[in-house]
Amino acid sequence: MRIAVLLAVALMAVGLASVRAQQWDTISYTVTIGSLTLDLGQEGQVELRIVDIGGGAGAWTIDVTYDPDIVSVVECAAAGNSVCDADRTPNSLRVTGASATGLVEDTTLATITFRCAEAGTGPLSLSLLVFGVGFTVLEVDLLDGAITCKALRGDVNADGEVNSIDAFHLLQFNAGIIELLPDQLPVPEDWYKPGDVNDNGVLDAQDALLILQFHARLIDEL
Ligand SMILES: [Ca+2]
Ligand SMILES: [Ca+2]
Repeated sequence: MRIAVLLAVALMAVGLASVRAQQWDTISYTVTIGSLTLDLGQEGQVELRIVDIGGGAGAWTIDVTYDPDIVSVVECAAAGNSVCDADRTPNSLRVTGASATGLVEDTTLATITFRCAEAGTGPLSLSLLVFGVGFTVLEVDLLDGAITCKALRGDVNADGEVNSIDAFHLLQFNAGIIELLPDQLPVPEDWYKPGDVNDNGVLDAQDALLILQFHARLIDEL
């Protein structure tokens, strides 16, 4: 009888140990989001991933903050036991999810499609809003990303197209017909990088001519 009781106690202990093994004292993981370089008007995808998991990730809520002046969200496709609210605020989306057994392998939580709206670089900043379950200690690294939207060469008004309107702006500017004040967009400084298509450091009629030739497909590139 004593042996049986001891065996039963031993089996209970084993059983408790196996249960406790699913309730990690410390859970660690890294949340990452990709980076992109796109042309104005172009779309691209980044993945929100959870990687390097120690223990098991049971619940997560992650906000991705972006610069709406530079990019817009086209789609947020959730995966990995997650859902995505892409319209949460004008400058952030939320990916939230849970797993009964806990994620233990690198997992993509969402694939997010952005479109470049303005030239510049905007961060993709991550923040985590679920800090653990019960007494579990959570150790999380967040690796932010960024999206760089390149100004198209020749696109001085930054509308994503290179056409005669850009040449028109350059000609007016070069002739002194238009006066651009600092609070007007685009200011001349912003024009140099896309507008100086012959890379001679000045904006003039030569640049406008090249833009017109490009728009008319007389030349293949600027
Ligand atoms: Ca343009
Ligand atoms: Ca030039």
